[in-house]
Amino acid sequence: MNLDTPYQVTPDQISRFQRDGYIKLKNVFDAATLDYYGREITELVLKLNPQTKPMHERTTYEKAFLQVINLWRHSAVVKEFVFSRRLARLAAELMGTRGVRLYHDQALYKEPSGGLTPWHADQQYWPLATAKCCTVWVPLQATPLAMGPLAFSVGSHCLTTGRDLEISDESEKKISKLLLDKQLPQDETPFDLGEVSFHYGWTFHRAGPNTSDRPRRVMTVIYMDVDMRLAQPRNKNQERDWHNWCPGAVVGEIIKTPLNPSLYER
Ligand SMILES: O=C(O)CCC(=O)C(=O)O
Repeated sequence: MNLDTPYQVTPDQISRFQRDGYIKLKNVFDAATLDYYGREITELVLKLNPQTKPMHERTTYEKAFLQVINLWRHSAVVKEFVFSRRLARLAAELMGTRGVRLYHDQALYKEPSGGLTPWHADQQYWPLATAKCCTVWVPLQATPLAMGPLAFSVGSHCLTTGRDLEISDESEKKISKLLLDKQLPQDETPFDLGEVSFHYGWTFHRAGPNTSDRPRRVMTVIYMDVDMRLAQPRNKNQERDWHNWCPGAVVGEIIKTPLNPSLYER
């Protein structure tokens, strides 16, 4: 298992991440590591998943994936994965921060017959004062197009329209039109086993439906600048996130609650 040694990124990869708003990196984990942690993550998703409705009764958001947050608090094994210094260091190097803290982790399992993940930007949900936050998306199996790999609108973190839309049929419709109008390229490509992506909180992204007969198992970790301050919430999602994922943090101050430990500092 190799969760903590550095993964070397080049200056060119760092500039591409900052220019394009995302990057895909191959061979970040080997098959044995993904298998070991993937088993524990899957067990927890099955145990903690709150979704009980059949697919046809769910909203578009609910059809997209089973979502379980902060698994690290339920398992010492998953905590090792979420606290991976290899991933946290990558997040800090790509964003150019002196370190990163945990915002929260989440498993996103797209079931067979699960629907598309509508276009959206994550920071709509996060009460964070700057754009120095990102997600690492770690598929626990090779992810061909048929399973709904994460897809990105290249350079879309620089757009300021569409940011107020939460994940919904409306965000899918309005943001796809916006991206078409802006003629930004899109990157929708399979993920090899061991490949991961990082994307900024303001990068527009989506995923296709899972038309395969296997679940698309994905673990994610959301990082923020180690010096990130809490912003005054701008909508009800941010208000809810504040109380759920940074309880006790104070508007205008650095978010350093017990749920937001520093995971890497240079
Ligand atoms: O896994 C998906 O389908 C969507 C993931 C996503 O939106 C994210 O990790 O920010």
